[in-house]
Amino acid sequence: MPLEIHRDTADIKADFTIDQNRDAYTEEEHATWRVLAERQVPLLKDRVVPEFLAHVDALDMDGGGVPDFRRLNETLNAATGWTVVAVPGLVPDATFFDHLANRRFPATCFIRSMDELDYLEEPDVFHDVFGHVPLLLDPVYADYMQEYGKGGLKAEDQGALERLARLYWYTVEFGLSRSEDGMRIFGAGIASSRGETVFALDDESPNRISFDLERVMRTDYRIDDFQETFFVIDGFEALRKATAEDFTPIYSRLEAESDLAPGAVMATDTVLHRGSGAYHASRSRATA
Ligand code: HBI
Ligand code: FE
Repeated sequence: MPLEIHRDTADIKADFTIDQNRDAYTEEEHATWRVLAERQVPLLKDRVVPEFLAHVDALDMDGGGVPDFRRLNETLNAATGWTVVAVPGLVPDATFFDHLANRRFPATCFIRSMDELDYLEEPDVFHDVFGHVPLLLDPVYADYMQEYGKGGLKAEDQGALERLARLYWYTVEFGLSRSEDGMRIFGAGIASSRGETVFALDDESPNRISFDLERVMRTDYRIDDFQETFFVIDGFEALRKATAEDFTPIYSRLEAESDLAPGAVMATDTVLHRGSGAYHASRSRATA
């Protein structure tokens, strides 16, 4: 049983942070981390953007069990000024954005149990730290995440949080990127999941469409299953450029546009792979 100490809200501070309590992890919890990391690293080898695994190495994330946030922060803070802070679970949107805007990444510290390695109701430390933290060593990605936090605080005031959440979902969580190495994963929701790693890149079923900011902001997403559509950036610099402008006029413009279903393909899309849709079709037959 996971120690409740890692999701304990008794000692929670005003910014929702807690102490990681690294000494309280059991041997089994460290072993769970190692099993997950030892599965993902070889699977990601030719599937994730090349800097990701270099950063996993630099942060010494694979061999030693659940990482010590203080040790991660020595490397991370020196490289890009980011720190990882421990939180007990999902935190309120405004708190989440405020942390990002100040280059603090809120990470949960509890870990899933060994008999539910592929089942996650909410993000745990493997998703948050293995999935999200490596790319915070990349200077351009590091800036993008901070800008997202600042944009979140603004979007809340403008009633446009859903638009911005879609951008986060389809980039930070489920983004793909294209370079000379071909199509690669960079989203944390993919990189921390064995099933989604293979599905996102190798499966015929999902659409893979070139990233377009307004298109993404119109598109609903699935939180309960693999994605029907992945959006593909041309590297982090291109993503930063595409998201550099003030979103205020975009939010107003989008009010006249309808939302798009997760699997929709538009005539205006640059389609890199037209998905067969087979996976979700068989799922809906099964539940009909
Ligand atoms: N809290 N700990 C944590 N992790 C998240 O990814 C997170 C959160 N709170 C809000 C949130 N994400 C999202 O709703 C925003 O990106 C919109
Ligand atoms: Fe996440």
